[in-house]
Amino acid sequence: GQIEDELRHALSDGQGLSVHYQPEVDAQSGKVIGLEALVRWNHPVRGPLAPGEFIPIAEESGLIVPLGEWVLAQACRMAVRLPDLFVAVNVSAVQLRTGNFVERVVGIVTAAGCRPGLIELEITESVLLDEESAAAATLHRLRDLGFRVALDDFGTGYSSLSYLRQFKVDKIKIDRSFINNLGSDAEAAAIVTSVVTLGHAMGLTVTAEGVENREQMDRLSDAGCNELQGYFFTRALPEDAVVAFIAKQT
Ligand code: G
Ligand code: G
Ligand code: MN
Ligand code: NA
Repeated sequence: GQIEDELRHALSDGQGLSVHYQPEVDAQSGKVIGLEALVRWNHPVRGPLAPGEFIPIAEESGLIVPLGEWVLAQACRMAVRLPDLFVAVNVSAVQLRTGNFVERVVGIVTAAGCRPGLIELEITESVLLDEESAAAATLHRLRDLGFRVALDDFGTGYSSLSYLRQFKVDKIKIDRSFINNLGSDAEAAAIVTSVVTLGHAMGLTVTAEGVENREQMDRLSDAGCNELQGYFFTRALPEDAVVAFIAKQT
């Protein structure tokens, strides 16, 4: 398709692609402790495209592999620039399924002079649905090499709880649909509290996504959530803007 050709072209010269970074904040201190890398594509004709408009095409065409590697390389540069922060990247099922994923990731991180411990790999539960054991083995190898692994959009897939037993991860990121309804919906609050309790009992860091106001922030830190992320703090920002945002905070 046309978008696919244009994306291939963008990847070959880097034109129009960029990575924005959304801070993740420590719930107790309020300090930025990490960043999530989110790819952006300013299409030559259509203008800025949301990832939802091109990530699925990249996945179907296999272009998610070079795209994901490009994002990871950018994220590593950022991790070297801000060595006190971790940088999280989203990993799609297609990438995890490529035979040499671990070697490619290690190669990129090493070339950038970045410690694996600074990089967090975000996986959604749906990634783990198919080829469960192969995906698990890949993730476990990466964790053994020092990378952190986070389970993204937690609670939206099915059988979240059995995944937590099967896949050793460092962090769960509670999906923002649960955070949205925190103020109005007693059940959403009960779910958040239970996920925090469960996560902590398993020794995991618990992050809340989609924090949009102070009330949500207060409820989440009262519930014992470790890390918060969302528009209340800031949207994802271009590299220099996020560096300025962090500098301003401290
Ligand atoms: O920030 P936002 O609208 O940009 O992201 C929308 C979706 O796109 C999210 O589900 C996010 O995980 C996904 N996404 C953003 N950047 C990347 C990326 O580099 N790789 C993959 N696989 N998904 C990404
Ligand atoms: O699936 P993933 O968690 O990687 O998606 C990240 C997506 O969430 C991005 O599209 C990002 O722009 C979006 N996002 C980040 N913070 C907020 C928020 O506070 N509210 C909403 N509605 N979306 C958010
Ligand atoms: Mn994510
Ligand atoms: Na998410």
